[in-house]
Amino acid sequence: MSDKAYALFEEQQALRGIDIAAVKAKLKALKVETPSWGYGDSGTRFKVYKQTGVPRNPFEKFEDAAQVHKLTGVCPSVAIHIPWDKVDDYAKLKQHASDLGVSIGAVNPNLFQEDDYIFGSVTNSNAAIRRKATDHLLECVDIAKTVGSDVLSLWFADGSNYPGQVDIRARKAWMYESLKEMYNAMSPSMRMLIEYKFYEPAFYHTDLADWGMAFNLANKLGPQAEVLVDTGHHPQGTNIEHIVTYLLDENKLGGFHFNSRKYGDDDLIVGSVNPYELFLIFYQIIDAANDKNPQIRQAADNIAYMIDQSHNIERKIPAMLRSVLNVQTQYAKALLINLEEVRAAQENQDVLGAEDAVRKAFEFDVTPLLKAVREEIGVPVDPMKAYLASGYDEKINARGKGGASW
Ligand code: LRH
Ligand code: MN
Ligand code: MN
Repeated sequence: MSDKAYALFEEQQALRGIDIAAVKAKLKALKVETPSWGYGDSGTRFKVYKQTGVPRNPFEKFEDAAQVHKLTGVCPSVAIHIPWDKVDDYAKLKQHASDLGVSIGAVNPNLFQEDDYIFGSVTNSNAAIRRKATDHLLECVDIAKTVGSDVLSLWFADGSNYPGQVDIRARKAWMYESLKEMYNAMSPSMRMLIEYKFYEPAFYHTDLADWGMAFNLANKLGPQAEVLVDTGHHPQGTNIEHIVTYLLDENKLGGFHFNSRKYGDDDLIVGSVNPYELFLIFYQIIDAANDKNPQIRQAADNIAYMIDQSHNIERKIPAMLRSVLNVQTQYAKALLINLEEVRAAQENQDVLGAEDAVRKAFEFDVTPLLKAVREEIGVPVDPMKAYLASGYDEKINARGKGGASW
C-alpha cells in the first residue's frame, strides 16, 4: 500500500471533520457472518450446477468459510441450515469450527425441503405436520444450545398459490402457536430473528409476506424476537433503508441477510448491483448508533450482519470474499458521512445540502483506508489477490465434483 495515498486520505477526511481513528475502530468492529450454504452447490429451479471442489459435508464447508475469515479477519462465524448441515455430533462440528478459528453462528431451521411441507409447515392444516415442523424448530433450539449459538433465524416458505386455497387467518394463528412454543424453549440469551419474503415459492399469498407481519409477530412473541431483513425480499422500488430505520427505532431490527438483486430474490453478490442502497442502509444504522438515546445506540450495535447468497455460476470462495469486501467498502463510505453536516442541513430545511452531505461520502475512494485497516489487523491488504495466489482454490479441486447442494 502506498502510505502517501493513505496520508492524503487521512488529511482530506480530517479537514472535513471526520475522526479517522473512530472510523477505523468501527471498521475493525464490523463482523459479517457467512452462510454455510453459500459454499455449496446451488442453482435455480431449472438447474443446480455441480462445480468441482465444492465441500462434500458441513465440516468442509467450515474449512472454506475459515479461509474467508483468515483473509478478511471479519467473518468469524458461519450460519448453518438444518438439515442441510445435519451431522450426528454437533459438539464435534463446534470443535471443528473452533479448531479452524471460527464459530457456529445463526442456526437456521429448514422447513421447506420435505414433501410433507407441500402445503405448509407450521401453518399446515394437518396438525401432525404442524407438530413435526414445530419439533424441528425445537430441535434447532437444542442444536443452538449445543453449539453455543444465540441466534435462530427463521424463514418460512409457507403460503398458497391460489385464492381460496387456504384459511389465511387459521394459518396466522398456527404460525404464532408454533413460534411461541419455540420462543418458550429458548434460553434468555437467545434471539429469534424472523425473516419475511413477499413471494416465492408461494405465488398467491405468503404467510409472512412483509416486515409488518414479521414485526407484529415479533412484538407478540416478546423481546427476544426480532425482524430479519433480507435485502432481496421486497417488491421492486421498496425503500429498504426506511424499513431498517423504522425497525431500529422500535428496537426490533435483529439482523440482515445481505445479497444483491436486480429482479426477484436473486441472491447475487451483495453490493454488486445496488451499492448505493447498501450505503444508505449503513447510513441509517450509523445515524442510529450516534443517537442521543442510549437504547437506540444499543439497538444499532446489536445487529447480526449475515450474508445470504447462492453462488450458482461463480467460484464460491472468491464470491464470498467479494461480498465481504463490498460490505466493508459501503460501510466505510457511510462512516465518512458528516452527521453534523446532515443534521444542520436538515434543521435549515436545506434539501440539496442534506442530500449532498450524504452523497459525497459515497463518492470517496476508501481503498487506502481499508488497506490501512487490514494492515493494522494483520490480514492481507488485498484478500482476493491473496486468496487467488494461495493455491487453496486448486487444492480443493481434489474433492472432485458432486459436493453438497446448498
Ligand atoms: C429464502 C432465504 C432464507 C433461507 C435462505 C436459504 O429465500 O432467503 O433466508 O433460509 O434463503
Ligand atoms: Mn434470507
Ligand atoms: Mn432469500
